[in-house]
Amino acid sequence: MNLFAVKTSPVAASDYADEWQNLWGYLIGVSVFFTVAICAVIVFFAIKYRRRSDADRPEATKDGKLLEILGSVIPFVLVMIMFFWGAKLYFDARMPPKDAIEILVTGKQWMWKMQHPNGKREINDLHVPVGVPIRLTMTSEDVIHSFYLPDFRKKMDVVPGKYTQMWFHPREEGQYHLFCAEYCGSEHALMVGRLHVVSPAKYEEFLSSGGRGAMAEAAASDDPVVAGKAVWEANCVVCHSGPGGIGPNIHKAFGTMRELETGESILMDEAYVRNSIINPNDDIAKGYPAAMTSFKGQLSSTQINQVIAYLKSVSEADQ
Ligand code: HEC
Ligand SMILES: [Cu+2]
Repeated sequence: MNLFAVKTSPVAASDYADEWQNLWGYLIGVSVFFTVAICAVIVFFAIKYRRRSDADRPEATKDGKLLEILGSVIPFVLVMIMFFWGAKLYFDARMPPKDAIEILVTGKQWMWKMQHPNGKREINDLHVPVGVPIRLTMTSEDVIHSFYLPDFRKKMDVVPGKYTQMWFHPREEGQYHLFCAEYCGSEHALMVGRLHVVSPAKYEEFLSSGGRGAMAEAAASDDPVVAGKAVWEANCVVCHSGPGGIGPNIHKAFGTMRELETGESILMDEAYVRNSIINPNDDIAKGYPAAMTSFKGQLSSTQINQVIAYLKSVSEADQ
């Protein structure tokens, strides 16, 4: 429940937004209470202890143990509530649930490009089903942008050469604002879009609807798995082709733990494959030379997403 909804705040479109709003109300409440109380006490003391004659001498002060204890304990408790409540919301915001639908978002001066799990794309509009957690994996083709859904109290930087994540859990159908919240050039203010939260049936319908019509001949390669196979064969297979290759055989390794030179092991997930493609020397596979060069600037973020979709699909098919 949202206790502190005020007319000026955007609607709260998720349980997270409600709790965020309550925390905000608590912060404002504590601030207002102490501002008023301290100002009142200043005025009261200024009058009560004003100088009345030259001969005025203050009385010796007495210990006020109870006052000192309360003056420490009460603020401590109040700020600890801020800390734990804030930390809880922060962790919640940073940890998308495993079953979330992943949508890829690319920011570009001055538009938002979205791609759904089946390859369907849209620009500046984002359709999502109601009641299901949505995870956005985001990158930029040029400068830093910021994906901002005020009604969900969620905002995350979208950075070139890096992937950031954000998630939200829509609970009501409707249309919501989408803004770029990082000044990104002359048309920054026009970099706006709309989030459409629709019923699961409508979402399915949307996914399978046209929009590919004009690109009919490209339809085959619009499937990220098919396109990803081509990217894999053109760029990766030479070194990752199996026993005797320069690099480890990772063709069917998606979702498994990989051993590193440092002795650590790491899960081969989307983030790991992305980082291996862009910064191959960050994590060196055990027993292999650091012979992979970066594909930064050579493969677009779309192609990287495609090759990941492909690796994922061949590993899943194998299980
Ligand atoms: C010039 C040969 C070469 C090419 C081309 C190449 N790689 Fe690599 N790759 C390597 C080598 C060598 C390693 C092991 C050293 C390391 O981890 O950097 C490696 C490691 C990796 C790893 C980490 C594997 C593990 O077990 O931890 C991934 C993931 C990866 N490459 C993906 C790719 C993808 C995807 C492509 C195509 C876009 C590609 N590589 C192209 C040589 C190559
Ligand atoms: Cu922007």
